[in-house]
Amino acid sequence: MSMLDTARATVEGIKFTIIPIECLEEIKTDMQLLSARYELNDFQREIVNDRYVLDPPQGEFPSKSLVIAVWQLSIARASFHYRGRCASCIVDDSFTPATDIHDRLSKLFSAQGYALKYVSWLPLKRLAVRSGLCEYGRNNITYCGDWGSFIRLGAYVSSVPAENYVWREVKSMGACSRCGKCIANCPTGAILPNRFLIDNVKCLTYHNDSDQGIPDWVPRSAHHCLVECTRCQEICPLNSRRLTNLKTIEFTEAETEAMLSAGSFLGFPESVREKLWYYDTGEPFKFLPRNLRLMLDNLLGAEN
Ligand code: B12
Ligand code: SF4
Ligand code: SF4
Repeated sequence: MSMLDTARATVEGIKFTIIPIECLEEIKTDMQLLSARYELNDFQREIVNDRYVLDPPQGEFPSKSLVIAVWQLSIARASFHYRGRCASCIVDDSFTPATDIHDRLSKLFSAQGYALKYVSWLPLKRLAVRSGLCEYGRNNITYCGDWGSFIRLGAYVSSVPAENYVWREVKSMGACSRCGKCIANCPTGAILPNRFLIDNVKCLTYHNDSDQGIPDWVPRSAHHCLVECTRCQEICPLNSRRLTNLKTIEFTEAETEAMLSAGSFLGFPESVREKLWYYDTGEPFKFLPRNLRLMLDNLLGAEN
């Protein structure tokens, strides 16, 4: 039996499931029910109604299935030395293009005579959960067994027929029912105590990854990282394995000062750009120096 006939396979560190393309019809219904059940904000409505593409383009080959893939993020701790003290945060490679993963999967499928094409803008978490690959955490992101939530998801259309697949209702992790630590650790109150769907425009990630100003309502105590936000994942007991013995990347006082005075990632010294390869995508990421300043101000009281 080929690995493409099994409900779930792992190859070269990529786990994937194959489901019939018709499952997308049920995803459409899920989205309608979601819109009816929750009062979605403008950003959520835009994603659900305008950005998600639930009819992937047909053409180059007959699309018989969807392949949902998950792989681990590369994570490390970045430590910034500044004025005799040190502040640290988690960095990960979620900004880097996943072309290597796409290529490896394409080769695997083509070796068995099937086509595979990456598709963007599918509801990845829901597909990963319904296809049995992941489970939802109360923090609204998904977990893949002992890989925890520091993972990345991708979806592909393929000509391979789906056999022995799993297609289940959304499932949240049993551990969440007696925990709730992520709700308490969210620095902006984006994880709501009385509903599962988060308030995504309150999520620090939404503001940290933008060159627009950070709104005044975001508390100074929220700032703890260079990009995005890791608070609801760091506190989670189900991520403790991934966060043990993390590699630490040290930034000297001179490097930290140089980062603070740069206009963007592209203006960082070469030594810093090499160590922070996670953000070396050709994009300027102008928000990086700003976020470093806010993080140092908060964690070290650097302003004073
Ligand atoms: C827009 C977006 C964002 C927005 C909004 C996120 C949000 N949760 O609303 C912002 C910028 C804030 C963001 C933040 C983050 N994101 Co984001 N994001 C996306 C994107 C592009 C779309 C997701 C989305 O908003 N969907 C629309 C809303 C309406 O749906 P939803 O969030 O999926 O909500 C579902 C659940 O609430 C579920 N549900 C509803 N009711 C109930 C009830 C129960 C009981 C259950 C079990 C489920 C359930 O149904 C909803 C619809 O499927 C996806 C990629 C993609 N194409 O899917 C990545 C994606 C979800 N993000 C990802 C990541 C890693 C993050 C961050 C962790 C980044 C970071 N380090 O800060 C944070 C996490 C924030 C959080 N706690 O959710 C990963 C998730 C990986 C994982 N482990 O699951 C994805 C899949 C990207 C990827 N390719 O891997 N993100
Ligand atoms: S912190 Fe607790 S409630 Fe939140 S996702 Fe992890 S186990 Fe679930
Ligand atoms: S990523 Fe940060 S701000 Fe967003 S929900 Fe998680 S803890 Fe809250």
